[in-house]
Amino acid sequence: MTKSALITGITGQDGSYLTELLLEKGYNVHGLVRRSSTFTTGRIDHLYQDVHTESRLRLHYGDLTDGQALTNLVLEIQPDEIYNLGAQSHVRVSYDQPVYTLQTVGVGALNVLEAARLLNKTKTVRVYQASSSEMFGEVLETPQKETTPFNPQSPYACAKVYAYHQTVNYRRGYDMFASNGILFNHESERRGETFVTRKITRAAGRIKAGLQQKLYLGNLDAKRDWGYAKDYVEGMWRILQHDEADDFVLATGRTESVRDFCKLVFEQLDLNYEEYVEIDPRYFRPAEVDLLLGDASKAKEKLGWTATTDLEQLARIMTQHDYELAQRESHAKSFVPS
Ligand code: NDP
Ligand code: GDR
Repeated sequence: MTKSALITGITGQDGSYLTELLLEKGYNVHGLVRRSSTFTTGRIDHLYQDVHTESRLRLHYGDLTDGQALTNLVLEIQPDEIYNLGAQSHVRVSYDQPVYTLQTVGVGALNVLEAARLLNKTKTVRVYQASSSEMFGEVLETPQKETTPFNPQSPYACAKVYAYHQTVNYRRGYDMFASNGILFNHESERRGETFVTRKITRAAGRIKAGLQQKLYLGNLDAKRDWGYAKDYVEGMWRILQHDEADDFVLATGRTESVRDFCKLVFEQLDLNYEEYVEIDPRYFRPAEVDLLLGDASKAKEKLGWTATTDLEQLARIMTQHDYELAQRESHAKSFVPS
């Protein structure tokens, strides 16, 4: 039997890799897309076929904050699995837009769970909630694992804690298959350009190509457990294939500072980051999460999942991609039509 999945956040980094994975596995994939005045499907355009032809990928307009429309959609398409990846996912921005962040991240997750609860009356549906290592905030234990208490430090993290607990609550209260993946930072050449790793690889590539002089960053001492997004979407899928609903940390088990990542990337282009990086306090956060380091032993033991791409490989993939991108930008700039 062909399985079907609904992905919220399909146009984002993780949504695009998960779509590739599920299509490869033979799923019919439905994606929720926000209406915008410009196209937002750049990360999945290579997977999308003409809407008028038979396709295993279908996109639907919707918004996580519109619970009624979401319920209608879920009841109409009757997915076997729902991956709730949609979010205002930028921690710094969540300080500027705290209520909107809660609406998409917190109430949005509740809307997904409610829609799934209604469908679950007639058909079993499995729900994946994109929980985050940010929930550990000012950490109370290192490394962080499933039993580590949450201590959120931002509007984003508080909203994710709410969504986490509702997911557990629906699992217990309604006997639903609802699982949290508590994912540590995962990056890629498709990462949004305002997250720090991609901001660094984009800038380093542009500096090497002569398109940019400086890179302005905030706190260089924050430490993160960075993995590769492709590895992590495999973990999401495994979480929903497990024989029972449960919560799992996915992480690499290694932590490095923003400064270390800068050094690594600039060195790959034979540059010294100290000559280019400047600090701009606008990128500081009212409260910073200083250190995240995950322990993914439970996922290894129960799901057979481990991160397979190390930080050097990740930096190489992203740096190479972004240097090539900068070179194309540079050629485009120097092209003079005759
Ligand atoms: P992105 O920011 O790349 O993608 C977010 C997605 O959510 C986009 O498709 C965006 O659509 C969509 N979205 C935003 N607001 C709404 C809304 N109101 N209704 C419907 N869709 C909406 O995030 P990632 O792919 O990096 O992350 C996926 C999920 O995992 C997020 O929930 C994130 O918080 C969480 N997470 C991410 C981690 C990471 O390191 N990447 C780690 C742990 C958790 P649009 O394209 O229109 O903006
Ligand atoms: P994070 O990722 O907040 O961990 O959330 P981000 O890349 O934004 O920040 C990581 C660390 O880098 C520091 N930093 C900067 N960050 C940004 N964005 N821009 C800068 O210029 C800069 N300079 C230093 C930050 O202070 C921070 O310490 C990501 C998101 O994907 C969340 O959705 C997800 O839940 C978590 O990862 C796990």
